Amino acid sequence: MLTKTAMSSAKDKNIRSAQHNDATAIRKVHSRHTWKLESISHGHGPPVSRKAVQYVLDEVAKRRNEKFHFSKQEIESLCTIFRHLTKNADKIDRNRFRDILNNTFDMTDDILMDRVFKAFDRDNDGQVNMLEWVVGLNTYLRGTLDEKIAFAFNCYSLKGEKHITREEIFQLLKSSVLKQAGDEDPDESIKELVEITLKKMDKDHDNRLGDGDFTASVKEDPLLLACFGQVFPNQRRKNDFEKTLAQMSDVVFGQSLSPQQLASVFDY
Ligand SMILES: [Ca+2]
Ligand SMILES: [Ca+2]
Repeated sequence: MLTKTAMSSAKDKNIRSAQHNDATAIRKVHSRHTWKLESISHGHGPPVSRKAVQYVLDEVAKRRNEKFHFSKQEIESLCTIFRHLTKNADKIDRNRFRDILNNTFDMTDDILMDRVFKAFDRDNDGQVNMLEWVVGLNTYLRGTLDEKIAFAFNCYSLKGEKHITREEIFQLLKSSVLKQAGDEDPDESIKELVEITLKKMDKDHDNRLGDGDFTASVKEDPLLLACFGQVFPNQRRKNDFEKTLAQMSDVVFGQSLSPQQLASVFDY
């Protein structure tokens, strides 16, 4: 089935789970990168400037057209994570962002990682700043179905236009199918897949997918949200990230983790 083919590009990786029950700490974390949170204690935070965080909180509060799914504390924690990831710089560049998508969220497709970067980089300056990080993760991690549909459509429309063209469908499917098939010349079968896709999803029969086609199709079959490859974190990585976020709030009661503690989670 089309969706399976595309989705399985984010293939299973057998990851070990480790569980620690420590009186002073808490942790249950899993990952090929061996995330370690067991040593969390009350620490002095890394230097996330109060002013920078307040700016993000103020901007979020101003955006009344967007629904925010993070609490104030969680936004502060996301800012702390951002500062850690950028080593106290103000912005994340494209390459660093791709590393994060790959290592933290298990994304692998170069084309789609670039599109996700572009979706985060709202002011289109080639960098993701702290506000863009929080606003982007709001949909990427916790978006409603409608928000995720809009995000995915924007990523799949490779030129950022209002339609996903036949050529773009071909390119996207080729990129995700190649990874698993290893066929010598899969173009013919991909062309067939393009036709199947259009037949299924092109509701208004204009030979391309508009957002109306895409939305209606995903609402019929939610798996189609990932029909052209992974544009959201896989479930396990999402859970890991959410756990870290919860722990940052629960354990330190509003204070940030120490740089060493964050390094044990996010450095690879
Ligand atoms: Ca930007
Ligand atoms: Ca159409």
